Amino acid sequence: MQYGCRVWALSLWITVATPTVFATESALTGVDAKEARQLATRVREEFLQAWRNYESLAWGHDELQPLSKTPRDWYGQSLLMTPVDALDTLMLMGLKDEADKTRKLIDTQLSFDRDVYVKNFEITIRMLGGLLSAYELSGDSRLLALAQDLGKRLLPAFNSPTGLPYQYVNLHTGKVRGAATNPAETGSLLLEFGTLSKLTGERVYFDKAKRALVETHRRRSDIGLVGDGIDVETGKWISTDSHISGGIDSYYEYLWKCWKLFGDKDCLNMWNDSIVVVDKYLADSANGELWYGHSDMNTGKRTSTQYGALDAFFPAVLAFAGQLDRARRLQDSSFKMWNLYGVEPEVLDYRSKRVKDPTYALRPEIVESTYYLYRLTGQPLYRSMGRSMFTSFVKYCRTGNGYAALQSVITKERKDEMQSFVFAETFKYFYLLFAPPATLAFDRIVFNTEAHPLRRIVTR
Ligand code: DMJ
Repeated sequence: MQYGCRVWALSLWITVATPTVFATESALTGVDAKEARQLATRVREEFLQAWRNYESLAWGHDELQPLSKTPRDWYGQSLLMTPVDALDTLMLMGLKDEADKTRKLIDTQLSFDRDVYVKNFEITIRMLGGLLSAYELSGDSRLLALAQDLGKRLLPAFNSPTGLPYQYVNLHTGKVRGAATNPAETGSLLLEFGTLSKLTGERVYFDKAKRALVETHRRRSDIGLVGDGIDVETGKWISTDSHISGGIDSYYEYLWKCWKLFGDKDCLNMWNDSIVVVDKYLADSANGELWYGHSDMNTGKRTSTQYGALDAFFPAVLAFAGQLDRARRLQDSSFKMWNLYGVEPEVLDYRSKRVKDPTYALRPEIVESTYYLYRLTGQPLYRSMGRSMFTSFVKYCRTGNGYAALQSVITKERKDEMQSFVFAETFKYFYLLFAPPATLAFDRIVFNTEAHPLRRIVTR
């Protein structure tokens, strides 16, 4: 594949014909083509409102806190997290001036030579993923150079006795910390590290991240499940709680997506092993609804009936992997969860319908699944669902200075937080749901878990 310099207008991406299985504008009834275009414009305007506030109140910092109107830097000094995470969304929305300004900031100000311990997983999905995707969209070689520098500085994280990465690595010294981690953090690195190998020709990144994924899978229980806590030095599980929620979620996502992105058969085999047992032990039905709860990884015994905002990514993965019926049913349940209070809670007991954690962190997962289902089924229902969610998203989370998380979806009390994934994911998936399908050649890319599209090597 040729990765020569291209203008940032995504020429190669948007000329690819959309396969007939995907939605066409004329197939819509619930939201017609005209309304979809209007909705895409509204999403773009709302994105810009949040972006302008970030620009005026926190430019150059990791995040804007929208209620106090103050910047926040994760590690006491900025790694430009919001600019890096948002850049490909700016490009996809056609916001050329804003994208150019942001790219210039990154090109001239970003340095990873910092004496700070960063979280390998978060920096990989947000920063490495963001830089690689923006490089593929723009052809700006400085972005690839930054990604390569970052990749090198993250590599020491994998120097454990098991090959499972430590949670934290110091970007300057290469020292590591945090032996206690989880499958999401050990197993959701290969899309980014593998793409870095593909673009630089240096195998080491792919090999280290693949080994971490394989070592995670290898430690599954006799019945085939993984827990949500593991020690990278001993390789022993420190928590046997098994689910598809935070701490495990993107591990499953990457098994399937690494097959799709790289055509890696080991990943396909690991996915095939896993999805059968996930469906067997974690799927649950309550009042005729499909949910995925928690079970013990060794016995498969149900331990809790909770599901939440993070779990709502799973319909997207099920649909992408061809399980459309399950995907549809689970999405219906997620949408019920959303509608209980007009915005989804972080955690819900799906049997009693009692909220166990009432916060809403402006998470994207339910929107992501709505977008996948729309693209893969073509059913207008999903654009209607998206319209309804976007309306309440604006109603409850918009402030005069950007979007604010909710302390409680019940009282709608706000929280002083707007994480970078709001720009990378939440607005991007809303936009792509309503924008013409040709905005992004869905069949030619794979999104990392932070919604950064990476170009596929193989398409099948
Ligand atoms: C994002 O950083 C990623 O989507 C991750 O996989 C899960 N958490 C947030 C969004 O909710």
